[in-house]
Amino acid sequence: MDAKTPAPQARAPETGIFDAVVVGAGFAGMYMLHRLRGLGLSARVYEAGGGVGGTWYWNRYPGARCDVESMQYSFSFSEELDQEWTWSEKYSPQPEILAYANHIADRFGLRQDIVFDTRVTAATWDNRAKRWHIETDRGDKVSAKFCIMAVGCLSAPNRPKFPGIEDFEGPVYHTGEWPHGGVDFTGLRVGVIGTGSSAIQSIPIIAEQASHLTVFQRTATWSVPAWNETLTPDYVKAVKADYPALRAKARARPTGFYFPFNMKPALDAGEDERQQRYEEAWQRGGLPFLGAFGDLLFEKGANDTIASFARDKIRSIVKDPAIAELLCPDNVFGCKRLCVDTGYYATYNLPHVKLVDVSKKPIERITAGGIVVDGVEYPVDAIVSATGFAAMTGSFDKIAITGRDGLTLAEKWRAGPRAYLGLASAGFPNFFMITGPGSPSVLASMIQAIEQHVDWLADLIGHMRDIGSSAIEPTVADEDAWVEHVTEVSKVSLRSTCSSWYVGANIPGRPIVFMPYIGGFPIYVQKCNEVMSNGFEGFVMDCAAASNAPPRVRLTERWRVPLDIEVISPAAVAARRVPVV
Ligand code: N01
Repeated sequence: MDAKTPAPQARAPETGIFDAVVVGAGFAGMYMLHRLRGLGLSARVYEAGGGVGGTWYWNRYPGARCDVESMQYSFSFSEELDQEWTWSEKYSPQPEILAYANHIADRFGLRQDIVFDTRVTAATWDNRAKRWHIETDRGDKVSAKFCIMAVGCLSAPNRPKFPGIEDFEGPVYHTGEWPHGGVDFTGLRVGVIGTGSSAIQSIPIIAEQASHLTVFQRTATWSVPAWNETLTPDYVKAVKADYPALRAKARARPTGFYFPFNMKPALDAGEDERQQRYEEAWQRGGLPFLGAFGDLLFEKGANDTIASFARDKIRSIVKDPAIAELLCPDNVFGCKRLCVDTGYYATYNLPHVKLVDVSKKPIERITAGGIVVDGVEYPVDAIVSATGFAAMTGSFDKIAITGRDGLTLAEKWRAGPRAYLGLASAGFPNFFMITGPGSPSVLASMIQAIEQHVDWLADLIGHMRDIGSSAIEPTVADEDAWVEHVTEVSKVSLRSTCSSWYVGANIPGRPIVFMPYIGGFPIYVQKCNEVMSNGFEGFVMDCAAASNAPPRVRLTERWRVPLDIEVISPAAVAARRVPVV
């Protein structure tokens, strides 16, 4: 912890009885709390960090910013909020997103129900009392009818056990747990391990400070320029003049955010048209680059054309041909999460920046003052571990979650996560997940995905209260069918073909399962809406008196948008053309 990272305040452990305990005070936990309060329920939120913001609280590395345009990377549930908050850049920097998270906490008066610097360690279902008993690392012991996991998809840092790391005499920083006071690398020799999104954003800025920067690359990464810019007041005004229309268009998109998309298959276009489209899309930049044609993530031949275009771009930027070749990925374009950068490739033209290939000969060991690869020691004063996360399930693994029959969630998920709609898991009554495995989550705009889940869960919880239900959980059969569907749909996409964190392959020993739902956000929403309209089909509810009362749809209604059939019709799905970036 650096001097500016606030130390946790001493406090006495608490006991208490709540309607709900929410784990995590990122955007998901905060919005869940807001909706629980709207239902008149009592809730306690436990947050491991010292403040709200989740991902944006922890990931303070230089250059951290979102890769969904700011005007869409925000809550849509309050028009007043949309109008009063103003983003300054096309892609918001981390401090501004964290300021927005704090604004949400203050504006909706959420802090009084959030306990910070507290990690939930155990949650145990008491089937007689129909309640969860929850324990924390600060000695709290509380109980709640509902236990809601808002733990994020990328919040359990992956720290590979490099031999000798404990002997290193300098600091080792993980991008996902960056010191609050920032780090000044001026005059230092820095080693960055990894070349994913976090590395790609931070490397150009670290290079500006460091005397020498050595990047250790295991897999070359595809990256597209962000062309980030300051938002003009006129642009902001124009969006705000009809924000609901933009929100509605976004909800109808497979990604949950809106950008121009060309449905034409790349292989139906001639070479000149393809080059022109790719050039235009490159000049627009960001994730929408993948919207240049409709089949890029479905047909290998089509993907080869965009990959070839992007390789030529790398070769045109990086002056040393050998380095350029090392930076050219040989896997499917966009198979791993596409990166969005500012000046990443050009950084390798700087004389003090070196790229070391560790794809065939991995990092051998770390010494007191360096990193050794293939017998060569690269001297470094500080190490930046941009090595990613135990994605999707890593934060669940850290909590001993015990369900109805004494089975733990970790045991149940040993061969891969099993959840109905990514929202609930059989054997774990009244236990809900926000953006859990099997939901679109990381393949959609996260804040939209969070809002849809929370609204749906709030309607479910409201319905349980209306009919006096004490417990709900999905059936094993419906859960199995959903898990199978998630796997089937993933096979349609080229994304299932590489060893990414989407499938858990970035960490040795994890089961290889495609975890997010890749069928598109609107199709997923439609399924959730059907489940609700059909009286929570696929769930079993305990209820003192049988009730056939149909669920009152309070919040879910706004998610019932017509599908953008230009982009995502059943025919498009059948034709394997579900564009998801
Ligand atoms: O992590 P990553 P991240 N030896 O897993 C390498 C979101 N995000 O923190 O590819 C050597 O992508 C690993 O190599 P390989 C976004 O969704 C968003 O960068 O496994 N190298 C890889 O290069 C993103 O996808 C934003 O072969 C090792 C790197 O470390 C996700 O978070 C910004 C290694 C890890 O890359 C995660 O991104 C930042 C080892 N033993 C993050 N182990 C934006 O919104 C791992 N690596 C823009």
